[in-house]
Amino acid sequence: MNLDELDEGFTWGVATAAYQIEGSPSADGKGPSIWDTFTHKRNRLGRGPIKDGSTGDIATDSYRRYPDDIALTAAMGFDAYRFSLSWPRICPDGDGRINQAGLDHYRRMADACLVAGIEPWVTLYHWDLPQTLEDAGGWPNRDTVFRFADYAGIVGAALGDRVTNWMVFNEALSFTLLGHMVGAHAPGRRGFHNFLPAAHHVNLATAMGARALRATATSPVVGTTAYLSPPIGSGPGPLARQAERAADAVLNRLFLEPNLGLGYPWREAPVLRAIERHIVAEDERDLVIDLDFLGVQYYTRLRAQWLPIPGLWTYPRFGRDRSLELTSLGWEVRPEGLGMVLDKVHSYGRYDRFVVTEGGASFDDVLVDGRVHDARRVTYYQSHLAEVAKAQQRGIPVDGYFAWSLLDNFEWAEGFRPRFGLVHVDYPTQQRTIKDSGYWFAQQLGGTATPTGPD
Ligand code: IFM
Repeated sequence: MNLDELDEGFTWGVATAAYQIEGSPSADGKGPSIWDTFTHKRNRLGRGPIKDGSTGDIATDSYRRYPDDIALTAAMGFDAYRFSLSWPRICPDGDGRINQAGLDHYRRMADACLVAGIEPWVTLYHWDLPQTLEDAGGWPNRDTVFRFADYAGIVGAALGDRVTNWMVFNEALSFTLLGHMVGAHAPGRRGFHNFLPAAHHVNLATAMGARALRATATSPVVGTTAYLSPPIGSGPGPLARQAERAADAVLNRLFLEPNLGLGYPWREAPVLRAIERHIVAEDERDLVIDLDFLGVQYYTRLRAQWLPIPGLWTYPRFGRDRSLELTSLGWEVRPEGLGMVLDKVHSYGRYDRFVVTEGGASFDDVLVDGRVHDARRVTYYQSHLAEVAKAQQRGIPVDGYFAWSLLDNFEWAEGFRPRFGLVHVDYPTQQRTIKDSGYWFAQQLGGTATPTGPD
């Protein structure tokens, strides 16, 4: 697959997130986020919630090394860099008190991108809620929606003269489900009584954050991103189909349809009906937002496991079909799923454009003599980009792809073991080395990076 098979004007980017790369958790007036708190938790046996016991205190030190990261992005030939803002760097207490040093940092980053010929694509929220807001009830507390809209207005006003492309949330599903239902991510809450109000408030904050950006930034193009996965039921029977529909409602529809004015998909997943008690009269109007694009994030297809629990019916989990290629996280490589999710979101007939704002794979990369031969990652990108090209041929307006990730980084509850980067990071020295996948992009996109070590 050659990248010139995709339509002209396609955006080629790499993506990162603040907590996964920045480090410097209290530099220049930053307040603590829920991930700072969560990663430092220890139980009586001294164990914490992260598999390798790590934290993001240093990560890839990108708060200080962002010029290197931008230079690598340019050398690989990309024309866009998607990064997220740390809310507690800008509003240390989550309220209207602004930390100018935090804002200045992101202004410098955006400017450095523009000087390098790279378009900054900015995500407002990639999971690092200010701890003070969590202490006041977090996303299950309705007030957080209004704090978020204030924050969106602050960054729109401060960065909106140099940033055009915005994403309100990164994967609302992931941080509400893993952080508020399952407890595996920050803030470590569990249960429907946390998950359902958090989900509704994040949907409301999507619309209100987008409106705040439009009211303050110069000429913003505003989208949000969604983790999407066409679920596979186990077996041919009607129960498997019911489990699939329930999984589809929770995984894919819950964070799209309320913003499209279609309400919550509780008929297929009756447990969602309990969201009603968190909806106030004006929400039906306030939830609806016409976004400029939808960011599609696709990694793998999930299995919908039938559960004989009334109102729930399904439990999504990662498949482990050994006849398929598995990543180092055990995720099945299933490129066809990307075409399926693009078909699905296009079928709403409501979005003007789609951008694949994340896609990628973790493998057990090894650095030998200055080279990382990650041929499997090249194949992964080729197969997924071929699906994007086919989607374009079917008339789906998908006009960008962001590789996850620019760099190896902190993979949340999994710690540092999974490596998703196009650039290898040696964590003790912070030495960055472009992998073969990065050189492949450079060759395709006309970047200047060329391998120096042995082939
Ligand atoms: O690392 C994450 C990212 O933060 C959100 N999307 C999925 C990636 C891989 O798990």
